[in-house]
Amino acid sequence: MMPAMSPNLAAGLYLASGVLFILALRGLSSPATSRRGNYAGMLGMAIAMGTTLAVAAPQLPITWYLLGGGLGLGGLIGAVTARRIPMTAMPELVAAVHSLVGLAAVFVAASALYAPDSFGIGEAGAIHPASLIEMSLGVAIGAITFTGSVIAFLKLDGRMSGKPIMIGGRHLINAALGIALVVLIVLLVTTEAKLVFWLIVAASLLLGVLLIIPIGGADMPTVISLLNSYAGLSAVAMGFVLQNKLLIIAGALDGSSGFILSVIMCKAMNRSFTNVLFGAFGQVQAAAVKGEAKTVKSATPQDVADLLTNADRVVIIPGYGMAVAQAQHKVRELYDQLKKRGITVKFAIHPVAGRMPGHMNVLLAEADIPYTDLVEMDEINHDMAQCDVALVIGANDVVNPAARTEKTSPIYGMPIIDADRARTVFAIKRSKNPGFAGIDNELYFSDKTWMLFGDAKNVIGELVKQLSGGSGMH
Ligand code: TAP
Repeated sequence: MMPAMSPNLAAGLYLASGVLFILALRGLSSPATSRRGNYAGMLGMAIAMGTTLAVAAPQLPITWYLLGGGLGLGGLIGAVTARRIPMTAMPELVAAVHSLVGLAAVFVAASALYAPDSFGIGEAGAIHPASLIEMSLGVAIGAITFTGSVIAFLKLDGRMSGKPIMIGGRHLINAALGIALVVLIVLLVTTEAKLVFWLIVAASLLLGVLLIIPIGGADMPTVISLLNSYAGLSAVAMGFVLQNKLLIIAGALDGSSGFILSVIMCKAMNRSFTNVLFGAFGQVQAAAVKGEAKTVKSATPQDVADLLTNADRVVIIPGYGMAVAQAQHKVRELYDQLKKRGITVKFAIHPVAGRMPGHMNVLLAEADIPYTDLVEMDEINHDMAQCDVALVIGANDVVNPAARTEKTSPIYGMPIIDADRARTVFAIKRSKNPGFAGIDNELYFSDKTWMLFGDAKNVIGELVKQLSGGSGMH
């Protein structure tokens, strides 16, 4: 059996972990420092886990082999999953991980209820009321997070329809469940009855499902960020039950950053929180898809390559399609070819391009495109009128002028990158299909736009071939 770690040393190490977590969040706020931020987070987590195990070791009736085995197996599953998961499926992975945080909160709360003396929160039948309140809040939020995240995962993964599922009277049912939860929590605190605890779990699990199924797949990334915040709150509650200050700090950081991120995403889509949570955005899309068949002009990579070489200023606007095609490395080659010719090339970054915050930044950084050429939406929009060519790569909603002009459009009011203000627009996509919001894009039918139909990676590969003289034309 291991000797116990001194409480002062443990407190110091927890403090160090807390500081490292804060540094991690700070580092993640810029692409230039995000790698360092990640390392700080990993180190903080390693110290936190090591300290927790060392503090608990003397009381644990399990051997280090068992703990090591659990950590090793969990770590292996985590590492393999993280390596395998494509960047486009990152929101699904985050949803899956949050569901586990919620489930862990339920298990910890159940353990604390059944063996309170092991947690130092009183005796069976005489648990401190404050601990019972913390426990019931933690279990309720945890169970809501669990089923909510599972539904979000299934919707994003396509195993469940992304369309909003509307149950009649759902607001009433949710309100009734909410009231029932408050009553049950009061009952648990006053009676400590185990049945009441499991009723709280059941009601919360059901509420998690009912809250998320009416939300359309389009809003899932925002919802996942909100669930991230819930997972943080359940960790805070569990931190109070376990009297673990670091869990409180980490949960609070998680809870607040998830919430701030959801607010930023809502702003970037010009949606309110209530609209995301109760607006059933996906429903509007179906009606909006139908439109008369309009014609577009298409161009060949050869035409476009010629026009690109005559440009002085090119703005590349990447979107979800670049991520799907994994075209970032080809985009880098195109960037190199254009730069070689003295052309000014900038990347216009829309805050919700792709399917997760920072999606485009991550992909372009992966291809070693200098951060200095990545320009945020507000800044680049000032220069769009002076831009010779806007090259749209698999972006759709984020360049849809309907957001500025059409009051009835579901994306009306969403800030966009003003590609339509450039002198010429080339847009790479596979078909005339709409983007995420399911609506037509006037940009593609404009006189100044030429479409390059095809997979982004192939089309840009062709463009690079033309520009590097590899086509045999020269
Ligand atoms: P989208 O509007 O989804 O459009 C992407 C376009 O890429 C599609 O029109 C698709 O057209 C094309 N595409 C797909 N695969 C391709 C491939 N292999 N090669 C070439 N093109 C391909 O993307 P966006 O402009 O980036 O906008 C993002 C949307 O997601 C917004 O509506 C935003 O509100 C929403 N959203 C984003 C987030 C975050 S945090 N990023 C969160 C929630 C919601 P084809 O099928 O014709 O190829």
